[in-house]
Amino acid sequence: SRPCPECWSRGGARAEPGGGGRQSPPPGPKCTYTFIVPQQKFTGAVCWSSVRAAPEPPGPNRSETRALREALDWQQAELRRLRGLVEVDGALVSEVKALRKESRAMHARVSQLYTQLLHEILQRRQRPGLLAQLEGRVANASAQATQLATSYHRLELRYQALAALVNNQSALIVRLERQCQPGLAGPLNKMPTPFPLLPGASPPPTKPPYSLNLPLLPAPLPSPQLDWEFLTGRGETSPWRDCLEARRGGHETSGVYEVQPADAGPSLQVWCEQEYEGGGWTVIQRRQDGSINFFTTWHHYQHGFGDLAGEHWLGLENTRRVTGQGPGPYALRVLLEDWAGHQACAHYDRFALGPESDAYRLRLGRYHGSAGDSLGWHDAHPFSTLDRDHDAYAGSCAHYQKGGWWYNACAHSNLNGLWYKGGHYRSRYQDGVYWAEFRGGAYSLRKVVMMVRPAPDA
Ligand SMILES: [Ca+2]
Repeated sequence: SRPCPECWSRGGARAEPGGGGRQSPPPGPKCTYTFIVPQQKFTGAVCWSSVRAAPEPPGPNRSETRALREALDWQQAELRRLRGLVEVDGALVSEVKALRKESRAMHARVSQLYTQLLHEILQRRQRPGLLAQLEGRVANASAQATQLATSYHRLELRYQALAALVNNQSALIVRLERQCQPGLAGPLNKMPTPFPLLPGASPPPTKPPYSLNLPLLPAPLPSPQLDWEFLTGRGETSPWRDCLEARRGGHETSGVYEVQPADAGPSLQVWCEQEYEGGGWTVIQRRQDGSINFFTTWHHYQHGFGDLAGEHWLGLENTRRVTGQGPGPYALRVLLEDWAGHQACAHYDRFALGPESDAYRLRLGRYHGSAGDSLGWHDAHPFSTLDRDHDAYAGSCAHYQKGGWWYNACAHSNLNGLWYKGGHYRSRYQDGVYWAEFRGGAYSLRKVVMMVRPAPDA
């Protein structure tokens, strides 16, 4: 017998290295029986052993495998789901982060805008204050400019007055020098002629010929202009009722005279023009150098103001007394001269004033002359001043025309207006010294005289 190759392989025997299996069988179980089988069916030996081989461990069955596979699938699905969730969470987190970042940026922007707004509000609150400050400054500057203009005007007037005073004094010196020369003594060398206030009465105390009792407003500025040929007189005093009576009494020099109108009132001093057209004229108004302010009140227009030898207004009451004393009417002569030396005159054959209660209403006769009739429109109108409005205009003519006059609504003549240098003047209103029919309302005349004399048939 020989060893069975099946047993060896089935029994776990191993072949030795380098040795043939059949030649050197390893020790192991020995066959008990030997069977001879026909050749045709088996080519090798058949070996049978009573020792059973250890059973193979049982493998997993199908159901378990399925269950396991299902569990695995479920776990994988769960894993995927979790991964998805994690991914979603990650996106959310980054989104939240982005939102937070955006929120911070928004917050910063809002803070910035808030600060800006606050700044603007503060600026706006300050702006009205600045505007008011500027307005205040402008108003102050305007007021200062007005003040300066007023001061300048005053200074100019003062300068003119002083210049006139210097001229006056020069003339006075010349006259005094003449008086000192023997043989040239004129009427001024004599003492003023004593005169009775009433016929037959004793002579009053003598007065210097140029002493004036008129209320002078503003400050008296004596400025006689001796260059106007018909106003070159010297002072006299007289007991006459007016200048014409003095002239007829032989007093042929122009100057200040004391006259006594035929009423019971006191005597008054007037400037008598004794050389122009036969003399005998009582001057009631004169403008020639702007030295006197004619934009004044009723009181001054009523009682007179200025300098008899220069610019003055005799006064409504005095004029009324002179022209109303009878026996006949008085005539008015207005002399005008422009800045080129052209002269013109206006004559009214009757001139009278109403009583104070009627605001010295104007009564004029017929006009003739070379200047044109610029007073006829004012006939029958009461007198108005800056503080007494009796004119026919809704507003105050005296206020606009800067004088006192028998304003209608308002004026064709304004001889008591502002005295402008040079003729044509620029002003908001027609407030110069003008006679519209002579040089128009926008031309301020250089010289003006208003004077009265008994009408020829008196
Ligand atoms: Ca009025």
